[in-house]
Amino acid sequence: ALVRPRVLIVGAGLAGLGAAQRLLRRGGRHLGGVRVLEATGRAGGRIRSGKLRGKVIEIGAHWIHGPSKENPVFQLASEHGLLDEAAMSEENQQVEIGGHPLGPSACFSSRGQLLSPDILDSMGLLFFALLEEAREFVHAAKVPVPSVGEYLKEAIARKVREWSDDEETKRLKLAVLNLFFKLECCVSGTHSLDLVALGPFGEYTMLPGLDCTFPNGYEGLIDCLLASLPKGTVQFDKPVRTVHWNSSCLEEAPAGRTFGVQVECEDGEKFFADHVIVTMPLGFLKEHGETFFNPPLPSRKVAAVEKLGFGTNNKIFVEFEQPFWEADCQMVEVVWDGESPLAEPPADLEAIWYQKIAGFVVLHPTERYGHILCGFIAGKEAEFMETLTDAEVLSALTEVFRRATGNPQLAPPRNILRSKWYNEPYTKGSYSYVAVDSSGDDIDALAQPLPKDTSDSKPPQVLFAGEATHRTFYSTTHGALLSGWREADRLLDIYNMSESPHAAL
Ligand code: 6YU
Repeated sequence: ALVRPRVLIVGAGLAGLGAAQRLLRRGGRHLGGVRVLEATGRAGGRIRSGKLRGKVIEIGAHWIHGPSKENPVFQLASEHGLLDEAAMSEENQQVEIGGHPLGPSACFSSRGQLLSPDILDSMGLLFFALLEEAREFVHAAKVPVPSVGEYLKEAIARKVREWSDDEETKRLKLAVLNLFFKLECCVSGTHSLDLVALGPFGEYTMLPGLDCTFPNGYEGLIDCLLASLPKGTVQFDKPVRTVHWNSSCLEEAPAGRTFGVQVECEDGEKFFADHVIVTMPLGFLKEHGETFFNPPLPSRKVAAVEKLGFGTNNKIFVEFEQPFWEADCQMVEVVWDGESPLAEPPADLEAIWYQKIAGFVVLHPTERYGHILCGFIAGKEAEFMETLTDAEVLSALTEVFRRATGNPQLAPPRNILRSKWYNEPYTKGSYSYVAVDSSGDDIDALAQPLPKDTSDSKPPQVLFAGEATHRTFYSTTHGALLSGWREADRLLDIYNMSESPHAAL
């Protein structure tokens, strides 16, 4: 008799929910059940909206990167009416800014002066031109240096020799360039650009469209997905401990047949399935990958898990009673006197962790948010920040803002809210990057289903989705969603199931 395949999904982030919805819509009644097991008490994973004094803020994903036709997160958000008009406009969808919007910003020096926009603009142009160059090694047979950081630093060292400025100006220019290095660490979710591989850097693909936000929170997207699933599809507070695969487990009831996969939860409960789609973040796999699978992952996959990068990017929201920036200001930045990308990084990062903050995005519009800044900080300093109390972070930031504005009386922020992604036990960081000594082939190896050898027409039992498994859109929400759809389609194709190919998803 024809058996209806049963599918389990581990993780209710965008990848897991996307896979579940696709399977249920297109496989429907031909499937013997789709169930999502989520470790925490909520869905969304790294899409997480919170509230600061009643205002919706994003603790995880912030923007839709490249909101245009090809971006499925943009499509879904548009269909559900989650975006404002400006974001949906044709004009907005056509903007190509290469991922780096630069609005008017207030850039202070740590000596308490507002820097001229000229020096920021010229150093910004230089930095982003070099970064573009760094993307061009994708098809090169050889790379001059292993990392993006080393490439940029060598190019900058050559430039500096051509500069005819006085020493003071050179020093300032380098300090400004260092700010762009910190910003790029946040974008790549890494401690240092020296850890980001140069060769594959250009494989990450940017879609057109001016990055936009969700006026009522990114999590609205998750709510829509959840609402479309039959009640009870997602089981919360069900951390999975082990995935047993390549086995033959007999479930006495209700199916009374054998299954190739058995998923064991922390609480001891066991679930049987024909297929499991795992979507745990790479940070979780790095920590638990060795014991999570039984039999263990093949060596090629273990190598991919080890080699690919997964770093921390955290946010610090601070709310002020009164702004110290202009109404149209998009970013508040502090350039630290004496810093340089060409100098050794500070040895005592714990003492000056706050200097790693790349900048503060001003939340707009003011009528909605009041006066909230969102600071971004990446790497070991971001991880150290998690060990501090709110009061300690607030006092460090107050000191920073007082120095920058040269106003020792500046009132401290009246509220603070931070992300702590490194200490989230089911995430262990923010998102993936292609680290030195790894490449897009490692991403593909990570995405490869198991067992690999399907020559004996054994269908795959363990399928891998999640942000880190998308070769060109890793580190994004659209990468996560597409990876979930990819694995759902893999199963639907195997069984030749496509009930309603023209359904919305
Ligand atoms: C984007 C953005 N953005 C900021 C910050 C973060 C991320 N991203 P999930 O983790 O969501 O789901 C897994 C689930 O599994 C989860 O619920 C777990 O609880 C569960 N789980 C784990 N273990 C389990 C177990 N054992 N049992 C059961 N369940 C278990 N993306 O598009 N725009 O602005 C940002 C940002 C602070 C932390 C982001 C952004 C990344 C996305 O949030 C992320 O990719 C997806 O949400 C992941 O979904 P998922 O389903 O895969 O996992 C050249 C080059 C450079 C490359 N980078 C350039 C792009 C820059 C990326 N931008 C990021 C910027 C910000 C600010």
